[in-house]
Amino acid sequence: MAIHFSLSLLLLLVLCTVTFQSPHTSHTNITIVVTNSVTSGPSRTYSAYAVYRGSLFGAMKRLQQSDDFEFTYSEHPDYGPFVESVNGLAGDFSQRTYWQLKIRKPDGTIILADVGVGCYLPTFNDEIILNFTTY
Ligand code: B12
Ligand SMILES: *[C@@H]1O[C@H](CO)[C@@H](O)[C@H](O)[C@H]1NC(C)=O
Ligand SMILES: *[C@@H]1O[C@H](CO)[C@@H](O)[C@H](O)[C@H]1NC(C)=O
Repeated sequence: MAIHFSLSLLLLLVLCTVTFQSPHTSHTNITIVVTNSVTSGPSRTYSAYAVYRGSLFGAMKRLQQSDDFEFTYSEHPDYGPFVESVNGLAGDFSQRTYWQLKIRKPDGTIILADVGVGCYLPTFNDEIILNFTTY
């Protein structure tokens, strides 16, 4: 009886782990590419990850801790973080430069993000393009 009970418990535990836990503990791997279309300086590519349904902002914060990637942002009350600078290079409204956010999906299509880094939730193998450009 006791053995039967613990076996059932073990089975339940395994099932719970497989069905509920694994999607939440897996990482959404992405790459982050930093490019400059104004001075056409060299590009940098980083490997990073978002957590399950986590934001790009979180992935960038984590990358900043672990790699030589660096960014600053200002907070907009409604739209969240606005990326001001990446790797020491800052956008400047007087020169009409900014860091543009694009996403290359695994099938190769490139999307201009319609939300900022705080709202964008990466999906697996997204290539995040931070493109220094003019408007
Ligand atoms: C002009 C504008 C810009 C300009 C702002 C500079 C300037 N000199 O004005 C530029 C070209 C830099 C810009 C960039 C982006 N923008 Co814009 N922008 C606008 C727009 C058309 C008007 C904003 C405005 O002047 N409002 C009037 C003033 C009085 O209000 P304000 O609150 O002070 O305005 C400031 C903020 O809107 C801020 N801002 C502008 N865009 C964004 C985006 C984010 C994520 C944040 C946090 C702040 C922010 O800049 C304004 C001036 O300081 C709005 C759409 C709209 N009609 O509101 C989109 C809008 C705000 N932008 C948007 C987006 C998505 C972006 C980008 C992420 C686009 C991209 N893929 O790169 C980038 C930001 C990337 C980054 N570095 O973080 C979205 C935000 C939606 C959301 N929930 O996140 C909007 C609503 C347009 C849309 N797609 O629907 N943008
Ligand atoms: C995600 O990246 C990590 C570290 O680079 C790697 O060990 C893991 O296998 C990757 N996951 C998938 C599903 O590709
Ligand atoms: C960066 O932005 C400029 C202007 O929008 C564009 O011509 C260029 O192709 C962009 N670069 C990338 C890598 O998307």
